[in-house]
Amino acid sequence: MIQVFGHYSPDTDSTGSPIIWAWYLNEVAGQPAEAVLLGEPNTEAAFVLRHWECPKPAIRTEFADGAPVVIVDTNNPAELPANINSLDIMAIIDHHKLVGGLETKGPIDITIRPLACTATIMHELIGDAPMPDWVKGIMLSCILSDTLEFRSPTTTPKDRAVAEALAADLGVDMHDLAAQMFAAKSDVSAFSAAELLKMDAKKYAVGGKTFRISVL
Ligand SMILES: [Mn+2]
Repeated sequence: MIQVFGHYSPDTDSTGSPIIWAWYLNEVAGQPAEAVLLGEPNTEAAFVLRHWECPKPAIRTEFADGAPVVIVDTNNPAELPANINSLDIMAIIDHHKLVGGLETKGPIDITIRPLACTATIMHELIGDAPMPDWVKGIMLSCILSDTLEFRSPTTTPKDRAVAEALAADLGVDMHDLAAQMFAAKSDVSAFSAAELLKMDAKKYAVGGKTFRISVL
């Protein structure tokens, strides 16, 4: 069983892309695979799973040496399990700069493209294989998240075109979906009052992005 995962502190792309790729490996490539998360998904990613009625993948942080894995949405060993180079890395699919430090047992498939989102790359890799609506929905959510609804300067015409095609296909209002996702992201109700007070006027990192939260 191939385990597919993204980075620690999973945001929407690092939650959704392992799910998309595990679906692809299982249903199209015929390779048994399981999406796993290296931690609790952030509040936006949790919303996306509920919205598309997708079960939350198992959370796992320990992996046996030699376990076959596919890494998505990062190529940075600092964002991955400590024994990552003892695992059998079979493929990497990512849209971040090449950091270096990963070592593989043999020649592998590496796809790093200068797009705004891992899910956009997966859309290209999957090609014409028919995807169920929930996979399309998760893909769309990943793109809206990583592009900040196309406001991020990392957004490419390809990301936008894929998102627009998926939204049209699903009959989804992208702006409405993005608004619900971003509302979920800023939902601090998961934190206790004491935790919020500690965060007061401090930088707080969520899903790799840094926020400044102040509590009145
Ligand atoms: Mn990403």
